Amino acid sequence: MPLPRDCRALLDEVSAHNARALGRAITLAEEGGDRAGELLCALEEIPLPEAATIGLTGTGGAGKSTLAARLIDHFRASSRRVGLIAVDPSSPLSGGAVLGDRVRMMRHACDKHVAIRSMASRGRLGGLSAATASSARLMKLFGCDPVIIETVGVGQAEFDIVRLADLTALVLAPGLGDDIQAMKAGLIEMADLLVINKGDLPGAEALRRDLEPIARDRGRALLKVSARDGMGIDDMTATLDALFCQASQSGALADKRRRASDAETLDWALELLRHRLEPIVGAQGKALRDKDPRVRAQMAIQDCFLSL
Ligand SMILES: Nc1nc2c(ncn2[C@@H]2O[C@H](COP(=O)(O)OP(=O)(O)OP(=O)(O)O)[C@@H](O)[C@H]2O)c(=O)[nH]1
Ligand SMILES: [Mg+2]
Repeated sequence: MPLPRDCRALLDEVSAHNARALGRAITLAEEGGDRAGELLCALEEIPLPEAATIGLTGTGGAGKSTLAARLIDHFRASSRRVGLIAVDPSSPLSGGAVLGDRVRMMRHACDKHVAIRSMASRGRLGGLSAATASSARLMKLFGCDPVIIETVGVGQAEFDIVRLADLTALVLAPGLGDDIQAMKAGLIEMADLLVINKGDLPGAEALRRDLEPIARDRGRALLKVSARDGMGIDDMTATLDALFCQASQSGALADKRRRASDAETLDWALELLRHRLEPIVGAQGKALRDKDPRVRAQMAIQDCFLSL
């Protein structure tokens, strides 16, 4: 594995569009710990090209991956490099393997200008969205614009990941009952754009009518598309462009990026603390082991700060 000096060489290869180097760099960042620290410090020295991140979230099976593939087609048609990070909410045991298999089957998997990566959202505790954010930055260095982040909107971890994105589209589809679920989960609040996918299915228009007043009340754009047929995709990319421009000009984008950076900082802080705390907790003697774990945790944190 690369030493600090080699981190810079690895990153130089990434910025020279070497896909294997990108893969290695992302793996390093995902592993966390000191090596990730060295790599990300080296990355800090390199000015990143300006690029957008687009989040796609929504219930399982709504068609997010199919839609992502359509968006990739759109951006590839104007020769843009595109990144796709698919975050799998599956358990660490499967390690995102199921989704990884599906990702490898995507028709863009052999396009060297498309960087595709899948990661489990619940690998270890902490640092999960941090790894996603770092991977997105590495993809930007590789020249990807945009970087698309797909995640199933099922829990807090998935919300956090999608909050890293500049713009988030909530993908809904008829027949999944997710219009109501989405409202309950507050997903609509966090989305910039509501996309009803599977517009080719009979229930799509009814879903659009149901959602229209809700979208209007909250000032959200609402679109009907069919990722299968390609219907409405141009409209979606034009809307994303317009929303991005608006957010840049109003300062909302800068605010959002600041908040995302704060959240990522906190994630890394927890990740770094975890690395330091593990040996301290492991070394606590018998007297401490009989205590309540919360008390043990407080003592471990005290010891950790004393040793800094
Ligand atoms: N009729 C129709 N089917 C679609 C459309 N888009 C996707 N599908 C189908 O819906 C199913 C799920 O599509 P995916 O793209 O895998 O959905 P997803 O949201 O990524 O699913 P997860 O990653 O499991 O959450 C597949 O069988 C797709 O072929 C569409 O526009 N119309
Ligand atoms: Mg998917």
